[in-house]
Amino acid sequence: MRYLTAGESHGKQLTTIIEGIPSHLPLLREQINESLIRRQGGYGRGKRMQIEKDLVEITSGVRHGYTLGSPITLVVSNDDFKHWTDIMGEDPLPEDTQKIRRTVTKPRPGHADLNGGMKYGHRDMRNVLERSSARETAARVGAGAVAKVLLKELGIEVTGYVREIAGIVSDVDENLTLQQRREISEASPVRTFDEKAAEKMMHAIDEAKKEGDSIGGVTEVYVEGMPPGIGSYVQYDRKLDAKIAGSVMSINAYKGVEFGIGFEAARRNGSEVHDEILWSEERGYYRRTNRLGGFEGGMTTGMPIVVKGVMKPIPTLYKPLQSVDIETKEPFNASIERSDSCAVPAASVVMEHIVAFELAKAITDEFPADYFPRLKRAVDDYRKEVREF
Ligand code: EPS
Repeated sequence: MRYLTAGESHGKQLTTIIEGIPSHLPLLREQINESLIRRQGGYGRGKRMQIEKDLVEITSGVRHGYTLGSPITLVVSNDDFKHWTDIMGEDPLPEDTQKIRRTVTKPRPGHADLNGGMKYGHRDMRNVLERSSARETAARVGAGAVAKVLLKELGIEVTGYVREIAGIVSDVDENLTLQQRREISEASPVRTFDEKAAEKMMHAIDEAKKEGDSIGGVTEVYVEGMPPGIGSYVQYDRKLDAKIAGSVMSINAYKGVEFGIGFEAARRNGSEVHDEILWSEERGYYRRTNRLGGFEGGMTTGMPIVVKGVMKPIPTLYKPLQSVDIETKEPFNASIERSDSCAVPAASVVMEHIVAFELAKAITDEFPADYFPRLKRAVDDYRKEVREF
């Protein structure tokens, strides 16, 4: 499985082409829309999300509610494009239209503007920001939504929520099931568990907005139902935790990834880190604890996967930071027209879908995956085999 996305933030549309989804998987447009709508929400979003209503059109690869095994194309229109038809149109503009172009010569610290401009020779850095914008995550959520449908049919569930915003930590009872995590976070405006922490987070978002600043946080994805032994220890590039980490790091504004207790493992003795192995007739092999977050040796253990990602504050700020105009080389204080003050709740939905795609990809790499019923039989047989190991 693989996918590509295309589209500029204020261009006509976002497009996702997904390759490698087995045939005969039941798939409905509404299942993808549900994910897209979840991504648009969360306390701290700016004005752009009031303009957009992300709904998908499936233009290939699905017929009469089932996948064909051929590439699936998803299209999400940018409703804001109607305000940007000249600025973002594909046709050449007359010479004296500098105003219409809304040329960007002032790079924002923390964004891709300056490095991307230097790399691609874009002296109008709009050509960079249009593509580096986190608008693109809508296209990635589309791919992840299809992956989630495949996983669900195989008894694997994935959910994402917020653990921390601006240093305010929301504790989670480790015994909560995936379903409980999903229901509680879905009902929270900041997609988290602890109501007191949620109040404080919303206050911090209000304060950041007032001050023209932005704030970041930590998102967590929790997975139940992955069979053990997915991924591999035999070669570096087959380790599934490494693939997930790389993928999470590719989400806009992400700066770090942890599995289970993560960096805390550096501070504990081995006896306080590793998860003891138990066996029962009812469960087969399982672990007393899950400090390693569902991975050993680059492979799943069969315990829930618990992975955290760190999102830095969004670099588009109302509060000016110093930068340099690339035309005049004069210093200036960067300021902008609109931004999200906090996109951490939305990012937790993005991360859920990014992780789901990697898991579905790992499953389809591991088992025969052209025809969904055959894939399902293979996964069921494997589950039985490892249980009796
Ligand atoms: C973004 C800037 C804002 C966000 C956008 C990401 O958009 P605009 O430049 O149109 O005000 O709303 O996020 C989305 C559009 C989205 O769908 O998540 C940026 O610069 O990265």
